[in-house]
Amino acid sequence: MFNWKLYIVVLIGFAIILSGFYINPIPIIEEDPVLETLNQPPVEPVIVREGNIVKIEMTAQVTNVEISTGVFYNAWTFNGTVPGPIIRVKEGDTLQFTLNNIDPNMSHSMDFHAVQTSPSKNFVDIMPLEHGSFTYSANMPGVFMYHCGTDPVLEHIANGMYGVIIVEPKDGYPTDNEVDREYTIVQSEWYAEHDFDAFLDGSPEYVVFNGNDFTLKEHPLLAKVGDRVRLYVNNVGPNKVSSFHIVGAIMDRVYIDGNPKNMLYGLQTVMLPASGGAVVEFVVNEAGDYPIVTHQFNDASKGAGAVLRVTADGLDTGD
Ligand SMILES: [Cu+2]
Repeated sequence: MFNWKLYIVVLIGFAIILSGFYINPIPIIEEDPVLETLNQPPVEPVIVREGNIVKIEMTAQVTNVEISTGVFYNAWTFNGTVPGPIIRVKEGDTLQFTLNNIDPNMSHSMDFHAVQTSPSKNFVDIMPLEHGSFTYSANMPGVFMYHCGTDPVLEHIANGMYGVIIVEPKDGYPTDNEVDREYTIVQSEWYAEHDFDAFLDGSPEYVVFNGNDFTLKEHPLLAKVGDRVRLYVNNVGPNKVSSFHIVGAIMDRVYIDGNPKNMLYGLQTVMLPASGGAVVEFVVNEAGDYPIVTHQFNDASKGAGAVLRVTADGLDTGD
């Protein structure tokens, strides 16, 4: 016998299930709009000298930077640039350092390789929208890396939080009087954006000098025939070694890590471990374009190159 009551109950049940599909479509997962759109304009660092005290104020912030022509990376930065500002002080200076963290989403910190201090006391995390102040002595000359040391450090460095602090030796370098030009070159890597597995894998999309793969090729460093050129170089990694080389030149003086006591002669290539630095000097006796590369040519092919243009008058002729 046909059960009308059961038939109606089943019909109503199907109707409820079907209407549920229409009323409740697949939920849309919305990205956090703050994380997606944050692009904070660069904040100028403040660096003020009073005697042998140097007051330094820097800002941790999130800013889009151009890493290759038309390719932007939503970077974690010091002061909105990658690398962050070059800090230059003298051996024996006292650094009064303040870090302002204007990133609303993430703690950041500062680890200066140029100082000797307790990391658990003086390299500590600064919470979002807070600031912290620390005092250090810069007692060792050199070309030092600085970076955010917040865990996981790999993520903070790979996202752009690094730079260089040069501590000039109090008695100078033996070759100071012969140097005609000085430039600073920082090697680093860019991986797939915010992809921690790519950071771990260590196969970058770009390896660059001074933050991108085009500026130092389109706007060569300049020198005059006969000049002694000094480069302050540092490889901030985070993962690669640099085999720093100038095509057509021999580095007649190299100060490893920038310490005048670490003087080497006649190097074709200087090896820079991750975070390692050097002061390198060479003389250019003929006009022409001298490529500057890491001699690890897979990395050079990913962008790590610059041009030193040598002309009779030291000006860029544009051709
Ligand atoms: Cu950080």
